[in-house]
Amino acid sequence: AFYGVRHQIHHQSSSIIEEQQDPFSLVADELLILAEKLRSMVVAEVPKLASAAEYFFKMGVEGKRFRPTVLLLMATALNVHVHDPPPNKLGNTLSTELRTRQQRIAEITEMIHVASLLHDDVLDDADTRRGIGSLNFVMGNKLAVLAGDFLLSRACVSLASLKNTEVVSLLAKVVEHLVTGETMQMTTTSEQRCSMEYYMEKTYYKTASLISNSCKAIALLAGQTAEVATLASDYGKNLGLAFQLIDDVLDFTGTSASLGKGSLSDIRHGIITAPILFAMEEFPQLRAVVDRGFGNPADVDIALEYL
Ligand code: GRG
Repeated sequence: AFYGVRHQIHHQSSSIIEEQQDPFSLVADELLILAEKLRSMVVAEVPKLASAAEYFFKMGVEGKRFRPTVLLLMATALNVHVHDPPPNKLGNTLSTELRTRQQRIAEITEMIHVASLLHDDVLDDADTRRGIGSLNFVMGNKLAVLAGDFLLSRACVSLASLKNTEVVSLLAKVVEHLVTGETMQMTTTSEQRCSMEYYMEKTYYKTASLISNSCKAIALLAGQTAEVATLASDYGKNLGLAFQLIDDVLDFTGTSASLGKGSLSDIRHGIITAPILFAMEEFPQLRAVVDRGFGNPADVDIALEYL
């Protein structure tokens, strides 16, 4: 993200980073602070809700934190123009205040993401997530749905406190996109299931929109021009699409240990992802198997032979 945005906005190279430096190490300390902040933001009064809401914010089951990492790197890339006048009465400089607001975008994004995972696992009746029992498996569907709603509410309150209506509507719209993508995935016709165009549209809604719009929010908070905000958004969109494509490949090539959940879950649910779509281009005879819907496990084995 860091190199990509810097490249896209043609910003003059500065000495902030060395080309060879691992960009993730730049935000490692900030991710630890973010983890603490998230834990404090998801505290609930009712004990059952509290244990459900904090479930995926505990140490060791925090996931990759891909989205916050990208967003913090994006902030570093886009804040280079901010030059600090002397600190205000509280000792805060303009750049630390800006960074705090951008960290909040990273927190909100992660909370929306986790809320969507909780609901997704209910919809898919999944039993494993991040290497442990999914919340619905451990505490039941009802609490998993309520915990997701609770996280969304906390994310909304935090978002509103930024007092930036453009940013609020960007991220509020993302929730609609997540729901749209999931619905598109659940309600396909046979033609749509086999269409790469449909797959890319669904993938934008389901995965890329959150990354795209949160990247745009980072740019807007940095006071960047509409043109740069669009570049940040495009960058996030392409990164999100690439991320989902790789995620779909890993569902075929990964193991339970590397994925933190069972492999082949998409195809077993009859969800047709990019690897199958590409294989179908080469082997049109696969279409007949796909149309049977993978209700029969033997069809999964047949499909795997074409990949
Ligand atoms: C309640 C916000 C909300 C949405 C409801 C269920 C639903 C609508 C949307 C599901 C969207 C979804 C789960 C998309 C998949 C995105 C994806 C690639 C998830 C995996 O992300 P990783 O690998 O997970 O970053 P970790 O565990 O590392 O955080």
